[in-house]
Amino acid sequence: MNSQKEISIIGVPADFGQSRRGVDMGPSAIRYAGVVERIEALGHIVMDEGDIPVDMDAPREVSGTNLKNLKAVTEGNRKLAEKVSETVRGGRFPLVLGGDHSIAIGTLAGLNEHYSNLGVIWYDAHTDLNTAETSPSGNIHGMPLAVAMGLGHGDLTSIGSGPKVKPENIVVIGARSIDPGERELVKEKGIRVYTMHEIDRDGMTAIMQDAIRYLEDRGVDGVHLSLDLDGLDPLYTPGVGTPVQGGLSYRESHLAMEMLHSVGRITSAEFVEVNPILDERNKTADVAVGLMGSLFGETLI
Ligand code: HAR
Ligand code: MN
Ligand code: MN
Ligand code: MN
Repeated sequence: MNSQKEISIIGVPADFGQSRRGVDMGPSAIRYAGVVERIEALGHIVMDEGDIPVDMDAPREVSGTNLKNLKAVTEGNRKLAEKVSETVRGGRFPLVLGGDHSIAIGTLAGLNEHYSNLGVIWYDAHTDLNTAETSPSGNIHGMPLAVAMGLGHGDLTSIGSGPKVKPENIVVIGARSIDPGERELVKEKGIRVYTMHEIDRDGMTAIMQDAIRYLEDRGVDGVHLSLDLDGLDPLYTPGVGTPVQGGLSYRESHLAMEMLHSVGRITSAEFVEVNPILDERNKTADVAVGLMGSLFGETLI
C-alpha cells in the first residue's frame, strides 16, 4: 500500500547554469505532461506551489571569474533554498522541477537546514563535481555536487551554512562523462560512483540494492534524489542540453524508481535539465513524469 505524502511542487525556471536556452521552460513542460494529476492519482496530496521568481534579466556574466552567470545562479539558489527549507519545515515533501542542474545547490542548501546526515542519490550521465579550477566549460550545472560538499566558489558554497552533504553519503548512478578533475575528486573523496560499466556488468537491480544498503549503512537521516534526465539514454530523453550516448534505459530507470519507492526512504527529489526546445513532442517531460509516478508508488498492475 502507498503511504500518503503531502508533496509540494516547486518550479525553478532557470537556465543560468549552462549555455543552451530553453531549459527554463522545463517546469511548464513537466506540468503540461500532467505531473499533478499523475501523483494525485496515487493517493498523495499535491500542492503546486508555482515557480520560484527567477530574474531572467539578471546579468549573464560576472567579471573576475570563469563561472558563467554566477550572480544569477547565486540569487536563484538563495530563493530556492529558502522555499525548500520552508517546505520541509511544514512537513511536506519537496519535489523540485528544473531548470538546469545548478539548482541542486539551492535544493541541498535548503534541505541541510533539516538534516544532519543527508544521503544523496545523483542519477546523471555526469558527476557534476567540477570547480572553477577543473571546469572545462565554466557552466555551473557541472558543479553542484562539488558545491554541496563545500568545494567551489565562495558565493555558491556560502548559500546556507557549511557543507551540505558528506562525500561518503553520495551515490552517483549512470555516470559516463567524467572530466579529469572530477575523476580525481571521486578518488580523493571516496565518492561511490556506479558508472555505466558497473550497471552493464551487474544489472540495475544489484546496483540499486547496493546503493540503498550503502546509504543505510551510513546511517542517513534522509535521502534526496537528484535526477538529471540526461542520465537516461538520449533515445528516451532527447530534450536535454548535454546528451551522452550509452545511457540508462527507460525500463532500468523505472526499475530504479520502483525500488526506491518500495524502500520508502526518499525524503525529497528534483528532476532537472528538461529542455522543451530540444525535445521531441514533450517526450522528455513525459518520461520525467512517468519516473515520478514510479517514485511515488505507481505499479504496472
Ligand atoms: N562536465 C561538463 C562540464 O562541467 C558537462 C556537465 C554537463 N552537466 C549537466 N549536468 N548536464 O549533469 O561542463
Ligand atoms: Mn547533472
Ligand atoms: Mn545539516
Ligand atoms: Mn548531466
